[in-house]
Order: sequence, then C-alpha cells, then structure tokens
Amino acid sequence: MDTRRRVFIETIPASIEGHVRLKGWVYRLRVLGKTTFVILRDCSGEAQCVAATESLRDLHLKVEDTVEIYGPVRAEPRARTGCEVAIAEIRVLHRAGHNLPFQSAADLRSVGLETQIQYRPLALRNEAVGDIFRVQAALLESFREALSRRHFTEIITSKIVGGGTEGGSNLFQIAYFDRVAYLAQSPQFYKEHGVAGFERVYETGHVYRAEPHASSRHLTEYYSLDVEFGFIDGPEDVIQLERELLTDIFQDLNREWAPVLGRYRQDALPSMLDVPCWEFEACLEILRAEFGRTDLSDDLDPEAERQLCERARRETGVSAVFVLGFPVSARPFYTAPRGAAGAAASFDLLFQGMEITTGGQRLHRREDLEAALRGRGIDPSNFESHLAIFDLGMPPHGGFAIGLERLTCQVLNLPNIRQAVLYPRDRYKLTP
Ligand code: AMO
Repeated sequence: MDTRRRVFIETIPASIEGHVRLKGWVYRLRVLGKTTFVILRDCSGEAQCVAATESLRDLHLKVEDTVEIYGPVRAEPRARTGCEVAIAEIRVLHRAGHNLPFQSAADLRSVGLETQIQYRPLALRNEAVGDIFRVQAALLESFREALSRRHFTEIITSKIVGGGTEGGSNLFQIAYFDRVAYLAQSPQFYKEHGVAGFERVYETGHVYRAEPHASSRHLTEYYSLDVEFGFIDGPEDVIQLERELLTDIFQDLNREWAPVLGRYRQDALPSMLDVPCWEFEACLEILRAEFGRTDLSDDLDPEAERQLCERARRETGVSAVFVLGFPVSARPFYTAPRGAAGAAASFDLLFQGMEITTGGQRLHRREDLEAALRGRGIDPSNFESHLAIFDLGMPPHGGFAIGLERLTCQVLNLPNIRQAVLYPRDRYKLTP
C-alpha cells in the first residue's frame, strides 16, 4: 500500500476517478457469487467496497473486523452514495471475536437493552442507536450556543460537596479522608453563587440522586443542564427564557437532524414559544374535573403529568405545559414564595407527558433564607458558607434545570431513560 493519507468516507464522492485509502469497520458483508460487497463504516458514513470473492478468500474477513482499504472510486448508481470503491488492496487491522452477541448492522429492536448496554460500543456502531447519542450531543451543543448568545457564562463546579441542596434523603455519602462528604444532588448553590459573580451562568454536568426505585425515568447519576440568572422580575422571566431556549434547540435539531428525528417521531419538534403556564391549583382542579383524580395534593405524579400534557395538546396543539405555584412546603428551602397562600414561585415543565424541568425564583435575601431554614427545623449555621454569599450583593434571581436524558427521551420518543445513557446507573447497576 502506498502512504497516501486516509480519507473519511463522506469525502469519497469528491474522489470519483481517483483512488482513496479508507479505514473502518466491516458493517455488512455480502457475498454474491463471484463478487463480494464490503460495506465499510467509519465515523463519517458508510461506503460500498467491492472485490472479486476469490481475491478475499484467504483473508477470512468477517463483520466487525477493522480494515484498511485502498482502491479507485467509480460511479455506481445502485450504491447508496452513487459510487463505490473497487478494492485493490485490503488489510485487516484487527479481527473481532467469533461469537459476538449481535451484529451492529442488525435491527437492534430485537436485542434486549441489557445486552446492548453490556456491549455498548457494538451497539453504538448501529446507526439507529448511535443516532440517539449523536442527537444528544447536538442537543447539548445547541443548549450551550443558545445560552452563550444570551450572555451566559459556562461554569464548572465541584461534585464533591459537604451537604445537600435539594433536601430529602437521596444523598450519596462518600468517605472523604477522615470526614464524610456527599456527591452533589445539583449545582444549585454554586449556580446561585455564579449569579453573584457573572449575573448569568449555566453548567452541564453529572449530578447524583440516591433514588432507590428502578423506574423508567429515574437514574442515580444523570446529566443536569442548569441555568441561573439575575435581575428577574418573577418566575415568568425564567419560564420565558426556557420557552425561547427550547425553541432554539428544537429549531437546530429540526434543521440538522430531520431524517433522524423522522425515524423516531411522527412530527417535527414544536415551537415552545406559546407553551402555556397553568397554576398548580388550577391543574389539580383540571385533574379532578376531567380525569377524576382526587388523590393529589402537594405534587403531581407521572399519570397526572401525562393527563395535563394531553389537555395542553388539545388546547394548544403542543403537548407541553408549565405548572407554576407548587406548595412551598413541597419545594426546597431556597424557593421564593408566590403570594401569601403557601404557593411557591416554582414551576415544572411537563413535555410530552413527563416532567423534564424544575425551576423558579429563589430567595435572594439572607434573612429570608435563614427564616426558611428555621421554618424547616434546620439550623442556618449549617449553611453558613452558602449564606455568606448573600452578603456580597445578590440580585433577585432564578433558573431551572433540565435532565438531559429525559429531554433526549422526549425528543426521540424513547420509553426507557436507560436508552439515553451510555452506561446507566440505577439501584442495581454499577457495571459496565
Ligand atoms: P429537580 O430535582 O426537580 O430540580 O431536577 C431537575 C430535573 O432533573 C431531572 N431529574 C432526573 N433525571 C433522571 N433521574 C433522576 N433521578 C432525576 N431527578 C431529576 C428532571 C428534573 O425535572 N435545583 C433544582 C433545579 C432548579 O430549580 O434550578 C433541581 O435539581 O428532568
């Protein structure tokens, strides 16, 4: 073989009449009598390569082997890309094992999710499975770009912390030399500190929840897209930012990923600009009157989330609704009140039947935060290092957090959150 550099498969059509050197995985192998077709896959696409069956005989080539191919490109209208590579030279770089659990080019809907996760790299070579994570990466990129355009600075904060931010008992404790530490439940405090420094911040990173149940929507480690910004007039400003942000992200996906979205969902991703905002009490009333739900008082359950989205879709054409004004008692201590009747300036966004976001306005005065802590029987001195930041000049502020895996599921209609995580962590799973 000569030393000309390897090219990506996507550039092959530009090399018609020339020669190319390719490297990749044998995705499909079709032996049709005297001719053998090798469908080669690299990170940029798939190429049809052909050789006389006889010339490949000694190679014992099989699917999933990695190979290097060199040869001329010629037009071939029957190939997906309109051209093919005639194999002049081929070399096996690595031979895959003989008893693989599935072939990456197979329809993986018939392969169990556990098996796919066990052999993740093989599953990722599959176009449909790989697309889930390519779309997820695109989502993350759009999230960053949309916020950067709006003067938000990306911050990166510690996931090893001295205590919880969200309340509840779902903290993972870790041994930290001679002390106890915890894995961060959320960057909530740090993003509020970020507001005091930068006014507008966002962070993307893993957070940890010791959720003992194994459900299709909960992970013990998930990727949180956190946003926080200052000088707001109320939670409506926060809701409006999320409407615009998701609309920008969805537009990007519709533009760049239409064929992939088309395989996973019937319609394009909607504009979120007109997603309504309903008061929590009004939602309970709708659920009572329309769905006979008399069992809810201070929170929604998955069934109620589906029911409210169904109602929103009937009214607006989009299966999404912001629910604002959950009871303060059901929300973390940092939540600002909304009116005097025990409601919080705190909302959830329900999208296609599932909560994908919590957000709201926060208390921004130290004395209010201390009173909120005392009201919950917590000694404010336990939070002194956090509270001290509120002496530094803190604007009224708010923000929200989107679970990336849940958003991915809703964008691609995936029924199980584990499909949107490379290596899911739940009550029972620590490997791979
Ligand atoms: P919350 O705890 O509601 O709010 O989390 C925000 C969003 O994160 C996602 N999420 C999860 N995803 C997978 N597995 C889990 N166990 C899990 N728990 C939560 C959901 C949820 O809507 N600090 C606040 C946010 C804020 O007010 O800015 C918070 O963490 O999509």
